[in-house]
Amino acid sequence: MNDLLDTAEKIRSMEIRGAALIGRAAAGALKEFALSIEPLGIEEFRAEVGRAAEILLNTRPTAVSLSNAIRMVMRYGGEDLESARRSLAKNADDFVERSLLAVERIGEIGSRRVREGDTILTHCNSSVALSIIKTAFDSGKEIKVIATESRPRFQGHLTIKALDDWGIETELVVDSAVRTVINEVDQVIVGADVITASGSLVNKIGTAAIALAAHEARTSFMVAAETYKFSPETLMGELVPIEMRAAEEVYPEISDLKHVRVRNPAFDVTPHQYIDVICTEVGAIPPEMSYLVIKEMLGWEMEGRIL
Ligand code: RUB
Repeated sequence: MNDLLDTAEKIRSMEIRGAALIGRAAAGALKEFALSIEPLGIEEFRAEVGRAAEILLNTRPTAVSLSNAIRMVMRYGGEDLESARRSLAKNADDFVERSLLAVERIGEIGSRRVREGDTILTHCNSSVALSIIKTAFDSGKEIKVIATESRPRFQGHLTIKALDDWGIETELVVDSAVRTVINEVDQVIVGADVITASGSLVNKIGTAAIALAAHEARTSFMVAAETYKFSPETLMGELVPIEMRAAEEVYPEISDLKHVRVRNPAFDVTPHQYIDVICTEVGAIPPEMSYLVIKEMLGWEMEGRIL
């Protein structure tokens, strides 16, 4: 249990972050937990892994990759303890493999939409958006990237370090400079925490304002999202919970002030009208096709409870 609690704490504190990595880390932690416990029988096994899944689910509320990954892992079969263990471990391995392949495939698909000489603006630190950028660069296209800082956690610093390592020409801007630079940008490429049934995007706070600026400037706006970032719950009418994080992330001395409070939402919602294309591992689709992705790729049974 200690390793699982450790992973849960790393996800909560954002030592492990980014929707794809959160999903893979949760799947891996559940697998290790299932392989390590010594229950008396299959019923006890089910109860223990159920409790472990619940702990992981409660770490961060927004990214649907977490609940979709756990749901896929928890669909294990097996009539007895050892076969249930093996089945769960295989589901976890399959999820991780599927995720890594999807990130690579999206890189290939999305990079075809990047043209020689493009300036790309990206926000936060999305491994999937970066897969597109790196694949385009590696295929020989000369591109430039403008990266936002992404306050308050400065995930933009991770992005510029990766881009620097790959040798990609990059400019760092403060989040509020987006309107100033947007006319130099050929396309915006961002990742996703959630794609809803209507094709709207939930991603790092600030994404919606960037989409508005891009829309006004007629700059194309691309989202990079694996199919497990699509939310079956939204098809059932549920709203995506937006994580509110600690005030101290924004203003560490907040306790010195008596009349001020900080509001620190971690994500915002970009309406589908502002999105030109969503690059998934099954193709580059218009946001209006999100309903079909949920239906075809994730299956109707996704509406069922996870645990
Ligand atoms: C990360 C974030 C990323 C998406 C996609 O937020 O909003 O854009 O998770 O990332 P946080 P990826 O830093 O709060 O986790 O493409 O790597 O899944």
